[in-house]
Amino acid sequence: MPLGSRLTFVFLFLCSISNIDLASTASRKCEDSLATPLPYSSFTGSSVYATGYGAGYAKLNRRGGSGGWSPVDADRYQWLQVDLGSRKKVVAVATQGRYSSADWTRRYRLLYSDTGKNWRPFLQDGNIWTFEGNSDSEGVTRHELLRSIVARYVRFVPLQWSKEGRMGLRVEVYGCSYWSDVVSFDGQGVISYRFSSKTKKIKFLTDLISLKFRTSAGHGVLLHGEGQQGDYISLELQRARLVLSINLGKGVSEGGHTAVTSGSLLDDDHWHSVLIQRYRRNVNFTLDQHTQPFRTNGEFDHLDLDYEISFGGLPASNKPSSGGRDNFVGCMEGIVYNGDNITSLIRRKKVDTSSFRNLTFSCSESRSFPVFFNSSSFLQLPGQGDSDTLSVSLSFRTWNPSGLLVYTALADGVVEVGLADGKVTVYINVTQRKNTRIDISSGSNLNDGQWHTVHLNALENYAMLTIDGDEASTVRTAIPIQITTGGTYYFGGYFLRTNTPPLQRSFQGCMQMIHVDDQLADLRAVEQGLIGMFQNVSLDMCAIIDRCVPNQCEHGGRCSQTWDSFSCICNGTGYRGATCHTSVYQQSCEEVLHLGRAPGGHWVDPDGSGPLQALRVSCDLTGRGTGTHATLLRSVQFVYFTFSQRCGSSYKVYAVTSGADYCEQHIAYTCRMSRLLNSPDGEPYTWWVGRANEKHLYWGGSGPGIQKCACGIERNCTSAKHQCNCDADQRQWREDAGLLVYKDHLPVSQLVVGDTGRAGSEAKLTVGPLRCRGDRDFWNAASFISPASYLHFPSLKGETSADISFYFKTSSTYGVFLENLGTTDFIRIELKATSVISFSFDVGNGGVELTVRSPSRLDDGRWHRVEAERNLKEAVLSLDGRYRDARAAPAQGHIRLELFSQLYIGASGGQRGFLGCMRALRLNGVTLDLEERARVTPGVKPGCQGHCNHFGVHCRNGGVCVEQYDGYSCDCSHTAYDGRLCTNGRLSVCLSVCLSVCLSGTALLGETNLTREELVFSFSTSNAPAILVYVSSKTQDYLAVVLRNNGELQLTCYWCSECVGADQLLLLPPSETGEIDPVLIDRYNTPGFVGCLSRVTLNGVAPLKAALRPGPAAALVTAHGILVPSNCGAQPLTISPLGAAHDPWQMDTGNCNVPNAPPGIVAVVICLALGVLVFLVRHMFRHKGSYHTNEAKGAESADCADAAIIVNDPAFTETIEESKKEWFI
Ligand SMILES: [Ca+2]
Ligand SMILES: [Ca+2]
Ligand SMILES: [Ca+2]
Repeated sequence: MPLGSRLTFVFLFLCSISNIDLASTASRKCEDSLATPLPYSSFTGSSVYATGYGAGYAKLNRRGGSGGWSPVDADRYQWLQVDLGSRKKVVAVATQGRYSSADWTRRYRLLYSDTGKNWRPFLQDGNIWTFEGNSDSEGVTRHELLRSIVARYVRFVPLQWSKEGRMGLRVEVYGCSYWSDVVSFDGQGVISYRFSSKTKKIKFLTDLISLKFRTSAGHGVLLHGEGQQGDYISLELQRARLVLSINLGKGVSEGGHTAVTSGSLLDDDHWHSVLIQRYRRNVNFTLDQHTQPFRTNGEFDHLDLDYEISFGGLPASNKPSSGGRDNFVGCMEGIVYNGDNITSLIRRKKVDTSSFRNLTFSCSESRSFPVFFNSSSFLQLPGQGDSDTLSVSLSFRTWNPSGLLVYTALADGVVEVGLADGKVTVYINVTQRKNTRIDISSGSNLNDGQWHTVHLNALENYAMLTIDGDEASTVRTAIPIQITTGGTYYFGGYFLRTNTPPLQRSFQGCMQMIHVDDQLADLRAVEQGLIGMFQNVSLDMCAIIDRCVPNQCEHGGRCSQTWDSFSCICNGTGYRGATCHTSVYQQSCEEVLHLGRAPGGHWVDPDGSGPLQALRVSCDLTGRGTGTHATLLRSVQFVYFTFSQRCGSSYKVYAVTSGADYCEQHIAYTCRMSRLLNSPDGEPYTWWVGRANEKHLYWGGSGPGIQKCACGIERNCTSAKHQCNCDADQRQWREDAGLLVYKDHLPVSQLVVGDTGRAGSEAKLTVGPLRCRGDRDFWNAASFISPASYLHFPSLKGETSADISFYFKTSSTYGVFLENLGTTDFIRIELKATSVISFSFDVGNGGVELTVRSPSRLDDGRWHRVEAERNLKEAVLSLDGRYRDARAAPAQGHIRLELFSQLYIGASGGQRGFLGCMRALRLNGVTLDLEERARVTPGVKPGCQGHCNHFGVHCRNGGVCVEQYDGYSCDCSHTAYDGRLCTNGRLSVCLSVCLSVCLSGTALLGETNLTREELVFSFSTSNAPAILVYVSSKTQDYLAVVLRNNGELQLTCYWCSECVGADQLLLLPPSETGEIDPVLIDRYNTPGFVGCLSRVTLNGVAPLKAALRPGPAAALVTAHGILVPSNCGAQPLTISPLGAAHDPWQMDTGNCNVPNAPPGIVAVVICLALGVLVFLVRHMFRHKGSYHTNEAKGAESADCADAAIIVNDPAFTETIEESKKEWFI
């Protein structure tokens, strides 16, 4: 595109944005009083009670006439209508009773129309909205419309009125003027808008299209543009739904075609607005306030069109390829295409309208006159009586599979036309002489919301039924007896008692084009009371609502509907509940196993009710040790997750890993003349791509940012000059292998191998399973220790559906668990009484409270689980998965839970907060980090305490009870024992008979600060004198505990004034005594110690244990001579042990969890795949193939080729096959 035209384009584009802004939010506020300035004649009413009560007096705050409008009748067919003179934008309405009277309107509906016909009810929250009116004659009730409407006529329809008096109304309508160019399309004419003649072809990186349309046809092309490269954009009505098709370019392997459907029942002859915003491949498709974002297929960004775009159909030149697509019949207004106001250009004759025979700039009146039936309505029309011919036809639309369409009594029998299971059935019963019964039926699935016509003809000796005018649907049957018509026809319902009551009583839906005896019924005459009768019908209106569009069933649940409500079919979705909101699976293996399920294959849904689908994992379970206590057994279990399939989506794994405590993945590169990282200096030949699609240059055994292999870290590479074995580029097989442990980078999603293709070069790549352990979320807990304490989190987001779940334990009898407030809406869960949980909320229809009563007390200090869910269909509260309360949502009214305050956990708004412990608090599948928030909040502590109060006595021999979220463990590190309860003596630390054994713990002491020492040990011996413990320092200072000849203990300290770190802790003097103060040796003449020594700790360091227990700390201890474990120290300890915080084992859990994890830590291993994974060499397939389009695959597309798409691409597998030898050289 030349620079000049690009600038123009940008300019126009900006203009269009500002135009749209002007249209929607006028610079002046749109809240004029529209009704008050109108003349008396602009107001009309269904009837007038008496002179002075005329509709023209119904102006807000006026006292003219009798002070307002009152109708003569008191039924639901009364209305007050305001003609605004021209189409206006209406943003609010207000009502008031009749001045100084007992007449007012308590509740009403609002209808609107452009023409005074084909009324449209104001809808809100998916229903015909009922406005709250007045409760006295003077108060003004004003309602801002949730979304503004455009109409010339507005009708107020009272539903309830003053009990003391009558209906009475004074009204006001607020808004502003509205103007728009309207173009009428007759189905022949098409508008072709040519782009600038200089550039024949045009490239759009971005599109902004807006228009409004009105039609009674279910099919037709609204706009279409295409280019020679195969690009196109097309907006078309199909089955009264809007389909937007876009193709930005076509490659060899993949088509760029993308089609998105929106809306339903758009053939209602009401205005609908469309806005299409596209930037590159991202599109926002908005229809009537409902926005559907999507991304186009293919990899191209530009819409390459030829020289024109057409509106109302395909241009004549395209006809052959159009495949018989219908032109649009109806009206459009406000067409703006990338900044060009098309409707204005049409009016100014700046575009080609030659295909129009007669171009009109107004929208013709709707010709249909629909009748709207609810389940208690009927319409009665007269026909010819005493005739031998019966002919009746009508169009109907409904969602209900069954209903009565027509009922008429014959002179001797009945004829009934009804809908049964979506078919039209005709039932004729002639009672003359013997009962003769005839049944015929035709059609299927006619309750699909679309208009369908039925035509029944019965004459002489046959009956004929035709659906939708389709000959093929016609069913004929012989009638043995001539019929004689009765002359009265009931439509939509029949409620009188007869000898042969109708099979169906009533119909819910709309009818139009009702013909009796081949005459179109004059429904306007019916409305005026001139002919026929009706009850509970709405005339000139079809308020059919598609409750399945947009689909409120979550997670792909199928929606089905009747006239009043929708229901969801969740089969096969992995979710349950009235709207398929809740996952049927647990969120982790941890939860699965805590439910007592057997190890093996399980589904888990890592984000619960979140969008991610469940994945199949195999949960392996291996026990460690042989626990005897049931509670303890649980906490020593190891839990293994194994993905039994290759993980296609890294996002699922993200959800798993983010909740894990630790993750690792083994990665190995076995090479022969194939370099890996090419370190230390070169560009890396190989790298891997992590979870977030980012590139990593470190290898297993190393860490983020360190471009090394394990051997480089350990300094034992084949070649000292390189940081990886493979980088030495040798002819022998070498290997670089190790664990990747930075879990935010895992799993490895792709691997790129670069050093290939040289003669003699070979390599193998192995990526092991991703293993994770721990479930942080499941144990994330906080203790509320004050009734006034609370944690706060961002407001709960879940207007249409929300779920909350958590575990609690308490010894308190009541308190609020959580609360979130809106202006009037709120949601709250509380412990109401010792055994009652309550879930209360208000979405705008008044408070609702669900309660569940437990048969036992809930203040028992045990964990209890609460699950609460609220969706459009119902609210459910369940306790411990067993006790449940559910409440159906009201069919009409407010549906959105609008919350503004923060979410408070615990005390809120002066209420008494929950006391006790909460954990695994999840909102919509996302775990709240209670611990993190509790750390900085007074009155709330992270984690849960209290297990040791109950179970601490089980820790024997001086073992320290350590609180675990799910129980407790015994810390035996300062005892002579080991095992779950410190009762196992086999691993006791002791020296039995051990002359000349030296145990020094140089590195173990580390930076121990010796300003204060705490030395604990126990011993037993029969030999004296002896040096029991000797602590040396870097200087000459030392500390020694000596057993003297007389059995006394002597502490000898030689500390200099400046304190220095301890160097060594010598439990026994070495045979070569160089390091020990020779004076001391001399004085006591003690070469060593014979006896039992145990529980030695110096400032929290336990060298004996380090020496005897396997683990990393063992390496820091050197023992001279033989150290023999013994039970000798297994007597009860009387001094108080050290706290867990000083226990070096606690601090090192990261290293010693596997395989010998301290009890109480549950490990979870998540395996991404079994065995060896094969990864692709990215550059090989990215540049395969050629493309039909001349649109360059720009560099910008490279950064967004995300792993998931590549992995999901079926072509991907092939690519691997093809190029296998290139990397398995
Ligand atoms: Ca293109
Ligand atoms: Ca999910
Ligand atoms: Ca609400």
